[in-house]
Amino acid sequence: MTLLQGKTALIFGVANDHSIAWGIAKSFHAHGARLEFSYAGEVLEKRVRPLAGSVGATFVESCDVSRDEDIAALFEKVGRDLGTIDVLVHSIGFANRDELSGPYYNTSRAGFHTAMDISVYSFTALARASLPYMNPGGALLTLTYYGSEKVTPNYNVMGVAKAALEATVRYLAYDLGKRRIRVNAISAGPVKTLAARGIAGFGDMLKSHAERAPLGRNVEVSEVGDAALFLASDLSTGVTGEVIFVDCGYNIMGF
Ligand code: NAD
Ligand code: 0WE
Repeated sequence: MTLLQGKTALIFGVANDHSIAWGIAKSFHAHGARLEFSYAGEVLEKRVRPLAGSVGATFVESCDVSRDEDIAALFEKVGRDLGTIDVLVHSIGFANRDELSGPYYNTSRAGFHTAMDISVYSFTALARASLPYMNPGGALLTLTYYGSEKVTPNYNVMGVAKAALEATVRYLAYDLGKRRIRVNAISAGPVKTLAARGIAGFGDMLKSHAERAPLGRNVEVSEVGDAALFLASDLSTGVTGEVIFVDCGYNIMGF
């Protein structure tokens, strides 16, 4: 099947081959999409370029989403080099490491701002900047986590940020529906990516998640990729403003 034949996707958030964004890129590639990439900064360039090249990307541009001038410059290049796009994937989240342990009430003002800026506002900023280049029938996607709804110890300010991100999905879906652009989020179960590495107790979390989930295992990035393929393609033309769980069913359990 070639669900994304003739469509161009711009993907934000590949750091390495473990990234959820890379799982999404591979699913899109298998379905004929033209793929282009933006990465966070020069240190990642040597990792992202070869990956991007392996799926035929020609547009591989740096953009720190906390900088308005980076976002403006990136979309100028999009207009010049790509013309229009059909799909934008936002797979970006960040909080300062010291905010991801200890009690939530210790969140600093600056730490709160950073988490909200990079993990939430950036989706709004990218949505707005992409609009002149988004084709009708297009789709915006972001990644969230269950810690937005229920307390996950230590997820802290990221849980608050993901709650705001999920609300952002609904407001953007309302705004962009009239342009026939859909906006959705995937709430992925825990995956051992760069953003999860070094988080105290993450290994134990993965183990108990697998034990409690109805499917008795953890999610693969390829499964997140295939759900993203559905949301990016014309299979989901009636779906917007949604948060779809791809977590092996973990979220449905009460006990
Ligand atoms: P990852 O580290 O591979 O991806 C996070 C990306 O965010 C990186 O590519 C990083 O470069 C980018 N980023 C951070 N600050 C940035 C900035 N200022 N400008 C541009 N890019 C920036 O980890 P991942 O787990 O693939 O995370 C992707 C998304 O999935 C995040 O939104 C994360 O919250 C979400 N998520 C992760 C899990 C998990 O368990 N790993 C579960 C559910 C949701
Ligand atoms: O969204 C995420 C990752 C969020 C994240 C992780 C880091 C680690 C490195 C954001 N910022 C940073 N900053 C760093 O410096 N997840 C859903 C994965 C995750 O992270 C957790 C989790 C889970 C699950 C943190 C604490 C508790 C659970």
